[in-house]
Amino acid sequence: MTDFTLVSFHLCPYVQRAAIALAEKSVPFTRSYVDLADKPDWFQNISPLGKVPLLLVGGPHGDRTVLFESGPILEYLEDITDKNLHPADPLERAKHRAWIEYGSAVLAAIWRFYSAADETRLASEAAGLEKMFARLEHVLADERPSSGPWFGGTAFSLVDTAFAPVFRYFDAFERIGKFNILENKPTIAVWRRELAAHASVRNAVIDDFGDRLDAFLAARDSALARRMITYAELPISSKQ
Ligand SMILES: N[C@@H](CCC(=O)N[C@@H](CS)C(=O)NCC(=O)O)C(=O)O
Repeated sequence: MTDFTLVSFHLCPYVQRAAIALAEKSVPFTRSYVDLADKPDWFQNISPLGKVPLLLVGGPHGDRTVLFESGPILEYLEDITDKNLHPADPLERAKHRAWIEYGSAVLAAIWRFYSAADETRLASEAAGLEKMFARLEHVLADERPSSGPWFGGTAFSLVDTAFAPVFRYFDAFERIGKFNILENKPTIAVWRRELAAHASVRNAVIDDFGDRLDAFLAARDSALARRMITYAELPISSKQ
C-alpha cells in the first residue's frame, strides 16, 4: 500500500495544483506544512530546490521517495491512476502541457505585479497580465474542442488545476482595487466562477486562505501593499 504526503506551504499555488489533482483522482493523502521563511532542517535535507510542493511517496516496506516540482508530480499521478486529467490525444495532451507552462508564466507575472515597487510599475505589470488573459480568453472562447466550463470544455483537466490557484489571487486583488486585468473576458469569468465553486478547488486551501493572502500581500514593500494600507485607513463611510 502506497501512502502519500504533500509537503505544502499555505499560500503556494503550485502546491494547490497537486492537492487538486490528488482530490480529483480520489487519492488519499496527508498534508504537512512548512514555513518557507524558516525552513526546517528535515525539509532542507530532502527538497533539492528548497521549494514546495514535495510529494513523499511511501512504499510498502517503509521506504520513501521524494518527488519535487509540481509538473513531474502531476505527471506521476497521471501515470499511477486510472482517472486521467490529461486528454488522450497526444497533440491535445502536448497543448495542455504547454498551457500549464503558460499558467506558470502567469504566476510569475502575478508575482511581479504584487511586488511592483511603485504605481508606474504596478500599472505596466497590470497591462502585461491583461494581455496574457486576453490571449487566454481567445483560446477559451474560440478554440475549445467542446463547450463546457473547463479549459478543455467538458472534461476537468490538469490545466484547470494550474489556473484555479491563479484566480485566487484576483479575489485578493479585487478587494484592493480595480486593475482592468480580467474585465471584459466573459469566458474567463465563467471559467473562474466554476473553478471557485468546484469541490477539489475549494478544498485545496485552508479556510482562512483569503486572510492569510491579504496579510502576505500587505506585508510587502510594494505599491499594492501601500494601497492596502491607505484603504484600511479610510473611514468606513468612504469604503465601497
Ligand atoms: N517550479 C516549481 C515552483 C514551486 C515554487 O516556486 N514554490 C515556492 C512556493 S509557491 C517555494 O517553495 N519557494 C521557496 C522559497 O520561497 O524559499 C514547481 O512547479 O513546483
